[in-house]
Amino acid sequence: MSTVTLHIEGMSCGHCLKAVRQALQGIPGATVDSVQMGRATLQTTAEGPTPEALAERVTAAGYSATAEVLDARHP
Ligand SMILES: [Cu+2]
Repeated sequence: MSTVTLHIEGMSCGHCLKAVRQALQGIPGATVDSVQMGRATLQTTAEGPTPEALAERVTAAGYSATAEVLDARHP
């Protein structure tokens, strides 16, 4: 498991929180820990999406996101 933090720009209200959460939910191998203003944290498995792919999901939802892997464990 890795903890991926997304730094997100462009969020301003509760709707943004909901939109970002929806963009990150239902991705195989990724579990949403939290979505806050300007930041989302997820747990990913080895088979799960790359941090970049997660950032792209948020970008596709209309925000600007960069990914940071906090606790990567590579086999
Ligand atoms: Cu908003």
